Amino acid sequence: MLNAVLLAVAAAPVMGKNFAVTVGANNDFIFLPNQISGARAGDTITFTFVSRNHSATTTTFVNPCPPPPGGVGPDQFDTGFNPTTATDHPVQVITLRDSGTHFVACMQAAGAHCHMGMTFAVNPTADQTYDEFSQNALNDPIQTF
Ligand SMILES: *[C@@H]1O[C@H](CO)[C@@H](O)[C@H](O)[C@H]1NC(C)=O
Ligand SMILES: [Cu+2]
Repeated sequence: MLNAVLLAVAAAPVMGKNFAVTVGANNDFIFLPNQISGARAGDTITFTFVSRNHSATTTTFVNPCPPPPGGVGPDQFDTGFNPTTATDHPVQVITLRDSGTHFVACMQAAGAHCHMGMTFAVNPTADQTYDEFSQNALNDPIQTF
């Protein structure tokens, strides 16, 4: 009986964890939550876009605004733009290909949303915290790519 249970567990497909992130809650220029930790390769992030027309795009820690189309690596990702209506809230699921740190921002309006603090971090570290990344975005209105 115990062996049968162990076999069933071993045969189950490896399922990643999902992290749900709301983009543009309350019509604000925010990701909610603005950071996640413990995300690993194979995990997913489900971005639900609920206002305006935003993206979730990987960028750099130092000069975040705006992220380039396609994002920057390693293992970059980019949801593309997601226009919404009152009733249409697009959902984009990203599967992480590594267990590393990613800094993410919205690329809309040539970095204006990013500059207003529309930023998100995957696995920020003690050296590269979300708060410091956020401050870099607030300080960085200029296209630097
Ligand atoms: C969403 O934003 C992109 C980039 O600014 C723009 O090209 C696109 O037309 C917008 N979509 C809508 C429906 O406004
Ligand atoms: Cu935006």
